Amino acid sequence: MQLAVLVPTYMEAKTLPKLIERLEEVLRDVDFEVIVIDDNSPDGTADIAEALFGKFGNIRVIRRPGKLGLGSAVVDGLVAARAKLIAVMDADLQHPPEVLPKVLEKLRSGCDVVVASRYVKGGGVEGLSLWRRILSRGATVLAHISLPRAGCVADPLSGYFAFKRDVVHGTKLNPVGYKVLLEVLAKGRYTKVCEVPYKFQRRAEGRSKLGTLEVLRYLKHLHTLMRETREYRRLLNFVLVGLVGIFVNESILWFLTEFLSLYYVLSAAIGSEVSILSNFALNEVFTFRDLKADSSLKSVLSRALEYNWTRIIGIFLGLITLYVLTTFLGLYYLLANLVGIAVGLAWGYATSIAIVWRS
Ligand SMILES: Nc1nc2c(ncn2[C@@H]2O[C@H](COP(=O)(O)OP(=O)(O)OP(=O)(O)O)[C@@H](O)[C@H]2O)c(=O)[nH]1
Ligand SMILES: [Mg+2]
Repeated sequence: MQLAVLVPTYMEAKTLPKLIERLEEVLRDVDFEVIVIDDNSPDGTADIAEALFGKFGNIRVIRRPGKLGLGSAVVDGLVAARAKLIAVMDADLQHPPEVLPKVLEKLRSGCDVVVASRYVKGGGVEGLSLWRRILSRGATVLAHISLPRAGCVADPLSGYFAFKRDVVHGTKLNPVGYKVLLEVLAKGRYTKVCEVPYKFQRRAEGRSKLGTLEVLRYLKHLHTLMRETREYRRLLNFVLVGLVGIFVNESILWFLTEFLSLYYVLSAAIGSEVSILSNFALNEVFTFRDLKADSSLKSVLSRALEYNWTRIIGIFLGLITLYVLTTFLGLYYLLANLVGIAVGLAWGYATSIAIVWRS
């Protein structure tokens, strides 16, 4: 057995037979099995899957007693799978099976994880409202920033992906999270991740379940993953480096003004620049050490330059926040400044990951 296709189902009686037929067609030359993990769907999805086994012979059904969630369904499927290559896809035909051969080809040519991606050239999303598109993009950006390892792909929230079994060998995938790919990217062992484009299809049957609860669940999942992969520690490092920067900044301002009698605004400008550079050096060595791909002088200099301009924009964003909150919303200026500093900090952290130390 080369490949196991894990298909979690809940109420997919109408689409599952079509999915299986198309899978059998496109994977004609592949030694594969489909593992359907069904949560006791009242519409009899599991029975239909078993009937399909009678027809094709390479379908297994795992029946679970009740709706236990998509994440744990995939994990249960993974435990049951015997193949070296694992693919995960939805049963509602939003993930076209015709993409799988390309995914498989990538796995065979050296990629450890292959993501069927909506957000690379040739990919896309069909029939989603503007609001859901915005939500999906926002969630993706948030994933990139909170879990820098997920930044190696454009679509880390895709539910359609495949990987070599060894990637997750010995790692504990948290079944609470329903974005299983995030778990794999954040915790797995891999060197090469690839993407193939696909067009997310309009939901043909049934209703979408996205709501406030799903959004909150997603945030909780990110939080858990950040804790498990020590990303909060990185954030703390970044803040500590920022504090050191304030100290450097003040010291230089004081020294240049008092001892070299420089005009204080000039001293402050020099102090700011030196503190930006010293912050860069500290972040390079401590905070983002694991992310930098290249430590040649040229790329260190280019990172320093990027850090510089993103910091300067950050300072402006802080000042604009201060001005707007004070002048237009009547907030006390010292309080408004704290909000401004927080905005600058968030910007600094986000751009450090998304631009400067982008993996
Ligand atoms: N076993 C199991 N499968 C589930 C569960 N929830 C969803 N699924 C399946 O997981 C896949 C993805 O679920 P969907 O509800 O389509 O999620 P989505 O594509 O993000 O959102 P919409 O299609 O817009 O609702 C489908 O094959 C579902 O049948 C669950 O609790 N248990
Ligand atoms: Mg769906």
